[in-house]
Amino acid sequence: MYLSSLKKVDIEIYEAIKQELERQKNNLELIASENFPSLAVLEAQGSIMGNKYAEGYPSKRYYGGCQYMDVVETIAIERAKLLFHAEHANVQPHSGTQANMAVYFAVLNPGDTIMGMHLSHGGHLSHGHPASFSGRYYKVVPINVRKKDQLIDYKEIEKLAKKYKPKLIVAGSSSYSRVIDWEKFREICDMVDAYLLADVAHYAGLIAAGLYPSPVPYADFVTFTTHKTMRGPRGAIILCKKKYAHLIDRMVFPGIQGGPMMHTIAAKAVALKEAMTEEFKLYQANVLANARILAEELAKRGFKIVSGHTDCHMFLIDLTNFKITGAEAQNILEAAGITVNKNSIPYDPKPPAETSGIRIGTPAVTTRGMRQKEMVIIAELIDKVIRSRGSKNVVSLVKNRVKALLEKFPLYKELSD
Ligand code: DSN
Repeated sequence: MYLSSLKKVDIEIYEAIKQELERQKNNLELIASENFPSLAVLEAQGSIMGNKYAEGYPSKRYYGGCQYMDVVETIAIERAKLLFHAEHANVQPHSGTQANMAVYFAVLNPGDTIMGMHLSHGGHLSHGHPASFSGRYYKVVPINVRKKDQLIDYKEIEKLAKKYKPKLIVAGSSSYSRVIDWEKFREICDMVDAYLLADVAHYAGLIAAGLYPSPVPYADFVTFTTHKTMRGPRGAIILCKKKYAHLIDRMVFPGIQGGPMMHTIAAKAVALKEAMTEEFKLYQANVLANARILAEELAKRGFKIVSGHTDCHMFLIDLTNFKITGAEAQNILEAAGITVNKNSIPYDPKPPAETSGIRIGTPAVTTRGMRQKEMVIIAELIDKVIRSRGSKNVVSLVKNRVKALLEKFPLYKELSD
């Protein structure tokens, strides 16, 4: 059994993985936070590097036999610093939330005040939502976007910061599709002597390619996940100024994590290497162009794009004029082979399980090779499904067209039995 294949040892898990592969191949993936990493990334992630305990950091480990762990982690750290022009990098966080937790725990005490974008205004759970540790440990002053144009209102943030004197401001978002003015956030933080944490989980790949402004020169801490636009393995990285390096490293381990996932760190290193190539820059330029075109095509068909348009890889659609909830739209689109996620919109009257919007992103379809022509088709298909409110005939027609489209852009053909 020890030397047998997964198929022989555990047919249930084997079948579930196989079916998931088929699902990924046969559906149009428009979830903004998902992507298809390269075979090299998958190979590193599935490697024997995960067998090793390597608590600590390169050349300061608590276990013997860490020489190759040191090689891999040092390469990952150096690549992250080089790619993002950062003074220090910690590549061990298991997730974006844990990266943010490490920053908070490094510089805040329970009960301190933080400011971060509210979940339905683009923020993330870990930016101070009451259901998250971040909302339970700290006093949170939520940042809302402006009602009239759904843009960040820097004057209002300045006013709130002066009134509540936060010790830290989190700038960054999971669904804000426009450029964030990091310099402005820095100025506000300086006025009230607050730390600035930029969470660029969504924008990191675009930043690496120079297509979205980098917060690195302005923020004390920058966190990002490696599996979204970065197209690497699931996990996260923290960048910071040298003066905080020790604080951050000590808080990631032993503060909040144990042994690093060395297979994932190896895969992060591979993804960072890929992100330094011209091919990656071109890929990101296409992600950006595709998102713009898809948003424009949907707008032409009567869909309301939150804040008007997109400056990145994603955007939110406000579905209220179609009289359909985000949850309903997600379900009928899924039935037609189009995967999106329901998403709250700013000032959403509906609860998060229902929502008035959906979020759409182009990283995954761009990885498959789709371009402008395909974005026009996708807009047409989304329009048909929503407008028909998921009529059986339309859903079945669209499902066939999705299948035909995807056949032209094969995914992971090298992966089979
Ligand atoms: N990963 C976030 C996203 O989908 O944007 C949620 O944690």
